[in-house]
Amino acid sequence: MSNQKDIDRRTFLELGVQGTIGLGLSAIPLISISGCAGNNTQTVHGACYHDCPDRCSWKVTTLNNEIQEFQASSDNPFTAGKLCTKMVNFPNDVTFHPDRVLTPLKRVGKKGEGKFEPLSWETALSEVSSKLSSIISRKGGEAILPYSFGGNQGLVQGKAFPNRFFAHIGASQLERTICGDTAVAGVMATNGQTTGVLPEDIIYSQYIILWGTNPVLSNQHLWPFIQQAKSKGAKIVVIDPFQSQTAVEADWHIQPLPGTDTALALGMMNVILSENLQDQDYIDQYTLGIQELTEHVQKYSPKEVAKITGLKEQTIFTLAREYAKAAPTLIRVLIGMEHQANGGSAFRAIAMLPALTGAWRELGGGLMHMTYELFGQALNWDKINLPAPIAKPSTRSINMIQLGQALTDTVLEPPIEALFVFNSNPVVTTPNQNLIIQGLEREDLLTVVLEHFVTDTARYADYVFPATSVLENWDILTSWGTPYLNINQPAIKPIGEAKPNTEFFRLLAQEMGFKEEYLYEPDIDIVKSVLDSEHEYLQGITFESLKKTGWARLNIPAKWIPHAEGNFNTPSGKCQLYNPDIEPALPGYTPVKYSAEELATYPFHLLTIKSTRNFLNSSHANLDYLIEKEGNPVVDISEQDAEIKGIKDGDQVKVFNQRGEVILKARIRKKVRQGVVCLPQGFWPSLTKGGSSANALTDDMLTDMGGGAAIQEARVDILKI
Ligand SMILES: Nc1nc2c(c(=O)[nH]1)N[C@H]1C(S)=C(S)[C@@H](COP(=O)(O)OP(=O)(O)OC[C@H]3O[C@@H](n4cnc5c(=O)[nH]c(N)nc54)[C@H](O)[C@@H]3O)O[C@H]1N2
Ligand SMILES: Nc1nc2c(c(=O)[nH]1)N[C@H]1C(S)=C(S)[C@@H](COP(=O)(O)OP(=O)(O)OC[C@H]3O[C@@H](n4cnc5c(=O)[nH]c(N)nc54)[C@H](O)[C@@H]3O)O[C@H]1N2
Ligand code: SF4
Ligand SMILES: [Mo]
Repeated sequence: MSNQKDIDRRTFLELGVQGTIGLGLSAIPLISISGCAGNNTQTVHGACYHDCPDRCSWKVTTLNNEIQEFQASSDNPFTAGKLCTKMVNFPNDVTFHPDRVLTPLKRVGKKGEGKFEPLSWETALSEVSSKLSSIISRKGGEAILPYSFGGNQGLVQGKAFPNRFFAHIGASQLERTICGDTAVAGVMATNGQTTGVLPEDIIYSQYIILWGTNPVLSNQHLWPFIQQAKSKGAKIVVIDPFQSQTAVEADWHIQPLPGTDTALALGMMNVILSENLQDQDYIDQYTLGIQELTEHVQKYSPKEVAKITGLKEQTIFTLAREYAKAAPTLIRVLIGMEHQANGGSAFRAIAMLPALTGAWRELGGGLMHMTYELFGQALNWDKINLPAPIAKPSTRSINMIQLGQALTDTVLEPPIEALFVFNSNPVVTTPNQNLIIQGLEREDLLTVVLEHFVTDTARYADYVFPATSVLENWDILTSWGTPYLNINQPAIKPIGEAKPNTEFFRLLAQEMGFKEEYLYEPDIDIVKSVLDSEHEYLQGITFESLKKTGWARLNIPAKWIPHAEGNFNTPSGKCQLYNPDIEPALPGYTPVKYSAEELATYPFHLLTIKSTRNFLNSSHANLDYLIEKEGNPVVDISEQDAEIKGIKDGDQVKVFNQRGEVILKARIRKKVRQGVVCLPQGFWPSLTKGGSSANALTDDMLTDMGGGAAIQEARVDILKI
């Protein structure tokens, strides 16, 4: 996928609670920091660990290991003094929450029942270690599967250690592709890099297309910059089959059928090229394959594209003309659309548009995607990826999206006998929920989960280990949505018996008798060694300076116009309208084929969207007050479809297919397309009526590029119950 050196997006990416402190912030009288420089008062800097493009910075003031203040940094221009509703009460919501796991736990009930009893770290580690040793000697390391994702995006807690430990034991490798990889593969195929326009430069744009992204909710700190552009006259266009919170705010909401964006982008190119609206000089100098592309887009006339996308022909004409004539124009893409089967091609095609119109020439013009590559260049990745050489390339790898298949596969050799889950909650977040549960129910599977809470995945664990929260451990955090680097200093000592993920793996390595030094490196040393780089972007940024300021903007030029004169990171150095190294060399729209019978059985295209303001994926979706704020999950359906199905607004319905069913209330909405139904992603099945949530219905099919998840390509029926 990426030609970066070994960097994926992430590198950059009823239980016995013993010793629960249950101490809430509200229980602590807040004191003012100034004038209270008692010996034990200290303020440290930290940053949000969530899988969120904003990567907010904060300050924590403590007195005698108790938190006095938890505040967003007002000096970080992107955070701008505000944390979102998900994080603003973090100390109470997670660190001091009474349900938090604070000791190791061992299962005493049936798998899934959620019954555990506390046990000591010594006993728990010794039991897990001897089971692992037995699996390794009988079946080899590949019978062990780590399962982790962006639950903690810190380089130390999320990446460095677990990777070392699992590489050391020769565990199966996990393809961590559920978010970003398809989008990145598509953009890379065209531009050779994903870093385009930087977020704060959106203010210079005059025409902004938010294509399959929902910043009002998912990228909240970008939204004020978009509003600033709007106040300076920019037109805001949203392209999204769903009426997202952002679509409501837009000047123009274009609603194509799900998964048809490749056709829409090619249709725009058809109009631009046939009406001579392109920047021919830019094309001649900095692109490859205009002739092939011009021929290719003949198939995508507005008339044809209107049929595919369900849009009016005039919409395609107007969008293409407005886009080509305005300046500077910016297309903001993030992740949304990648979860369609055709997602990679969509990103590939969309990434071509700014080259056709020469939008790249101006500040605020071009494509805005991710920023993680800047950190890929700046930091010392050899230290994080250590010891890369011991992970044998021949070691089996399993795609995380097909976890259910992997756990239930009866011919897989060796079968997966142990699963380690950390920084992820696959029962809620991974497609084909019921197959995953079936796998987790296997009596012969050892499941170990490191967590803050007994999540719906942890309920199936044999052992749960208490992980520290971000306020209790060291880390260093890059960003995929900003150019700001953050340090995270522990503000308080670990609560109860919680330990950082890293410490768990150090202790397990010790228990298993491993001697290699790289398995024991202290967290703070990892933070320092990542910063040990001569790269110009890191000049003046040191461990000491970061400790003082908390965050730093990488030393990238203030006026960042990466492709004003080409400079694409492709083999040709040009924007690849035609890419001879990829099959097919030109992106095309290929619908998923269903038989007439399948379409009749499951007539609706299901979207399961991260539309919850108060949850971050499945995180925080166990907090009563946030569940209440969010309201009960509903399925959105169009007036016409509701009438056909005899469904009235507020009726209880079941949404179902061959994989599962979800019970919720129907909400009839004008702005839902006929043939499409939408329900929110994030709710936990155990806290949902009927015991199932969105991913009970989704398919574990892979996308066209990057091994991603075609989560949004699911078909269902809906019935009033
Ligand atoms: N509040 C909140 N914020 C979050 C998250 C959260 O769970 N809650 N999750 C975080 C994470 S992990 C990520 S990756 C980012 C994602 O942030 P975004 O990239 O904004 O992605 P999504 O929310 O997945 O999807 C954005 C929009 O894409 C639309 N979409 C779906 N299919 C299609 C299609 O075929 N075509 C088009 N044009 N649009 C389509 C959806 O309807 C949705 O409104 O947000 C992060 N921020
Ligand atoms: N249907 C559907 N499914 C989706 C999506 C969708 O749009 N629709 N979006 C997908 C996307 S974009 C993403 S990114 C994935 C996200 O999927 P996940 O990465 O599984 O996201 P979370 O649900 O937030 O789970 C993170 C877990 O990590 C835990 N955690 C946090 N910090 C730590 C730590 O320091 N140590 C340990 N051990 N645990 C910690 C949290 O408590 C939480 O339970 O979901 C995907 N799934
Ligand atoms: S979840 Fe995102 S918006 Fe909220 S505090 Fe964290 S980084 Fe900021
Ligand atoms: Mo994501």
